[in-house]
Amino acid sequence: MEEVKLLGAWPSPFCYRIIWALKLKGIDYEYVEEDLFNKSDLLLHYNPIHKKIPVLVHNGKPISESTVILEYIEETWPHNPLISNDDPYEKAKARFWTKFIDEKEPIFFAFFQSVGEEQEKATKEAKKVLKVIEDYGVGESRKFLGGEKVGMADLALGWISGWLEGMEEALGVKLLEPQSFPMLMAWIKNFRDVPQIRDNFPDRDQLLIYFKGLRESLTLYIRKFQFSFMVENHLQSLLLFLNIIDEMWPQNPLLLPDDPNERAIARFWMKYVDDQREQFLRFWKTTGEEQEKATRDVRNVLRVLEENGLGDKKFFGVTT
Ligand SMILES: N[C@@H](CCC(=O)N[C@@H](CS)C(=O)NCC(=O)O)C(=O)O
Repeated sequence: MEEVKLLGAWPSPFCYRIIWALKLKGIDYEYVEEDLFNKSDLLLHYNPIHKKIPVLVHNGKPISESTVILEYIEETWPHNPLISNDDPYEKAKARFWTKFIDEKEPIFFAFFQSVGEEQEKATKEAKKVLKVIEDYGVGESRKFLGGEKVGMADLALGWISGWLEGMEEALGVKLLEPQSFPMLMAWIKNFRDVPQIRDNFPDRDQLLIYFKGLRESLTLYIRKFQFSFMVENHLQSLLLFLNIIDEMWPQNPLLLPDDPNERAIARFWMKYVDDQREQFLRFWKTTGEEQEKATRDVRNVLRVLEENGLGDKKFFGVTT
């Protein structure tokens, strides 16, 4: 009997990505609600690096990072595919959009967290991102990002179908104007009509209360902190290319191991290194106090790589 456990927290859109994927595949699982202000030993044990939900535990093995978990689910239970066919190019496109959406989320957090000029800037940036998805992602001929069926990239984007509205209402600022984003509006309707999505969606009023409360507590700190964010002009990344190379030329898989759990671990570390680029750039670009801080952050990253990533192993891509 398989054991599938999901550590989550109800308002988390990252967590819903996993819930939807499991529901679409019809996988039974046990859901464990985490209190993120008082994290359980289980969460700290299973995700010692980020200490974040969601974490999927499959037969005792933990997998973290929602996009890595989605790939794991797809490989472990290939029926009702989330990446719709065997065409490496279609797969690459699905991964491209999943990554694009994932990378742009900080912009929407900045939108939610900032005030005044910062917020105006964040609103513009967030609209630009939505416009890219409107123009290039959800075309007229496609019901979903992945084609006719809801797929991995759609699950990644799912948060705009409810959470974004909660943020907008809590702030009193609208991003998704129907006249400017007709395709995205149609996409939201299509997405919400999928039974597994519709039946597993947080309550609208609860979300609104949650975002209003969050905004109130944030405003206490808002003036103290500067929230900065960066929009990357180039859309390609090393991780995406590595995945494509492995998909196109599967012989002698140089990058990803065969075992789904080991693949998830390898993808986790690839993503971790990719995500930390910013820290190294700061270390390189800054001076004085800022550089001291960047130095500490970089040391922490190196320590995580040393202790959690390598340990006694020779390379990151192997288990022993
Ligand atoms: N990149 C992560 C993000 C997960 C994430 O940010 N989770 C939040 C909840 S929405 C969390 O656990 N926060 C706890 C914390 O930051 O301490 C993913 O895709 O899984």
